[in-house]
Amino acid sequence: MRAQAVQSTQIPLNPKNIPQFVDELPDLLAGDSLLVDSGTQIDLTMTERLSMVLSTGTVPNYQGTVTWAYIGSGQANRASYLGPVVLATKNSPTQIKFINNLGSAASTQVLAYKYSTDQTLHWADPMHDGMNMWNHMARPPVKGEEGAENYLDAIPAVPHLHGGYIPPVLDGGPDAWFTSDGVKVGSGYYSRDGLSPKNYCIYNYLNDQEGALIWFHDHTLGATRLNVYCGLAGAYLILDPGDTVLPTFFVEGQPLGYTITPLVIQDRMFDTNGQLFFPADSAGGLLWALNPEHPYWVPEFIGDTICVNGKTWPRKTVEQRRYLLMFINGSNARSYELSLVDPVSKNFGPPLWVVATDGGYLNKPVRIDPAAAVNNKLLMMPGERYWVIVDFAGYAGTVVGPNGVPYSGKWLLKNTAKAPYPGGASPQGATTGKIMQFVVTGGAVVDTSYNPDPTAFIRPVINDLTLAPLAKTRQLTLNEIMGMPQNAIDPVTGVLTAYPGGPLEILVNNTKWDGYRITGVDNTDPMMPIYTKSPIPGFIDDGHGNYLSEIPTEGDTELWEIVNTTADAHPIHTHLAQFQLQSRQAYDTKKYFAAYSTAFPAGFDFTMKMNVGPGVFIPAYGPPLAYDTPIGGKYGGNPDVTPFLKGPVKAALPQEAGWKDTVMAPPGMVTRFLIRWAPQGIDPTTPSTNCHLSFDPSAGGGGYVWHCHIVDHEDNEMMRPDMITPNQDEPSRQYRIGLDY
Ligand SMILES: [Cu+2]
Repeated sequence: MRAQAVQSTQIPLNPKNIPQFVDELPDLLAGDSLLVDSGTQIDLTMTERLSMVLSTGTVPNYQGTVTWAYIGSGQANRASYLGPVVLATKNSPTQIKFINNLGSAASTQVLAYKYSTDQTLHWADPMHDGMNMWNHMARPPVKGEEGAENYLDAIPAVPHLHGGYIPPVLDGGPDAWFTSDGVKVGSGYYSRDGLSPKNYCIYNYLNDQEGALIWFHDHTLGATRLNVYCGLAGAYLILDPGDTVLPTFFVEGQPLGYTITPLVIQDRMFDTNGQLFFPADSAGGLLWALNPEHPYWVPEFIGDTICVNGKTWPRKTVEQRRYLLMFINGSNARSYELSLVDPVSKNFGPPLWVVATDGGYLNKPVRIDPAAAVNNKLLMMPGERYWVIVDFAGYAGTVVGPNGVPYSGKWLLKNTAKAPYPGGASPQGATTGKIMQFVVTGGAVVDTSYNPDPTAFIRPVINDLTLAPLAKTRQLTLNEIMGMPQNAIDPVTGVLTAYPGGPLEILVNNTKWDGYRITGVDNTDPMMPIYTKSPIPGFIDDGHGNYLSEIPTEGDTELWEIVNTTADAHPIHTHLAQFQLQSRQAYDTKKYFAAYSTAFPAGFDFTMKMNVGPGVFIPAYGPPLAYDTPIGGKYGGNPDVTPFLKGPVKAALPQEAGWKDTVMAPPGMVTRFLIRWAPQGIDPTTPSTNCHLSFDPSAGGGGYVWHCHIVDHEDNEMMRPDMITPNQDEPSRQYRIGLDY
């Protein structure tokens, strides 16, 4: 097994050395970035390539940043690592062949990957067929051992279409990866042309869902944070022929991107040579790792530099007209609170009119006015999308603003979100407090685009899932597992190091990805103590080595109550189905956690390596009680949070009141959403047994996942596989595995 024990020698670049608003925003809908589905297969090759990410003038003799990208035919010289944007049509399948040409970790020049893979995480582990020995080791690795070193073989990757209603074999889940040499694949690997290992997969997406901007990005088990960070993300726009808003933004004789602008916001770090930098172990002379157990993993990647569409702090020149901005938060962990301001004249900018979110249009436009007292900024956690109409008419320079001072005509898209959200550090005013700039030019123009009217429906009214028969309520916790401060030998450097302690892993429902709990330590070989583990009783074997607790039935509507016991907000994301946020409500965290802890029987605490309890919280034990015995009418195995609720039931923000697949679960709150495992378009009063997907949601024997979309969290256990029990035979489906996809 080849691995490397070399620490990255990269020196972080001071973000203040990056000029701002000097380069124009890359247009992701430009001819070399847009791929319109014409009915023939689209080939996208994952490629290592130079991308001009940094602003002109940042580093001398800059030839580009080595990144990864999904590159389509004719896109070799594409400006951005991000992309392409695939333009699909509702109900017309789009077949994509994703080819992994990323090469080997030994030879990659993407240093952020090369020096940051962490083999102590539960990850793809291609060269050991997923054995993950270093994830089972009951001690930190020491220098010279494989667990202390970076992976050095063929790079695994897998594309996931985030927000898509897709069969499980096309979901591109964490176990569906395939390596660049075509030799190794994960247990969930699928390609339309056969299951034998290859360096590509062919996915035929069905597109039978509402028109929406969904997106595709890498989802490799335990390496998603790196693959996405290094560039593997693109957008996927499903056009509904009945759409009455978007087509009004086509300007006669102009390209699609003239007034329609995807905006993918990502924070990054760079080194002094302009290459991507990822904080791992003590790279750059700073200690990033909080614990020696996972030397290359940080709980949240919080970058010091903002990129939009793959360019640092760009500007976009706009006319005095309306623009349809399609926001994607493509960051690892950073949230954004967005508003437009003029830092020169100190005036607020135009309002943000939200017309659509993750899974389709809102019923009516929602005005987010920076001058309003409430809901005056657009909050986006990682994975969330919003379509925003901004009208720049009347916002040119020299126009006198409400405060009597003339506008500069240069509007800053400002960020005020703390990181981690909501209780972390404020953004730096000079750097991470700024996203990009809009420069208004020219005089008045004739604008025939849709003009937001908050009183008028912009779509057939959204099917209200509160009208659907409720099949099941689940109450599920979010848990952070903490490591203690300690002095220990740094596995990478071999130097005695004072570790501050901090999250060892983050969990949903106190359950690791595989549904096992740790029962003790096998010290047969005292040098190699191995955790012993057993499946959590009552969980169901999925046939891929995992034990499941969420096995909903197709057509059913379920209420999920997410009880966040951690200090930070987490964007909770479900695969397969869009959901509807119902409410959020605070609870007494101290009292609930006491009751929750009391419910645990005696067991093994792997963080202390000793038996504890009963009556104390056991990390990664699973829920304290039996998952499938309802408590207060709720499944999940947790004491009912109802007696501990306090404060008002807070409705979803108006811009969240649509189809969502990713939603913020704030700390100290219960977040409730209704999810129906059925197409969006079926009348909500339809009996669940008559609600069918167009495909068998169990076809091929696999399932889906639900997880936190802070990708650093999902890479370290904050994700669970799930499976959907079909309610109809496969032969009666519109789309059938092996025939249609
Ligand atoms: Cu999280």
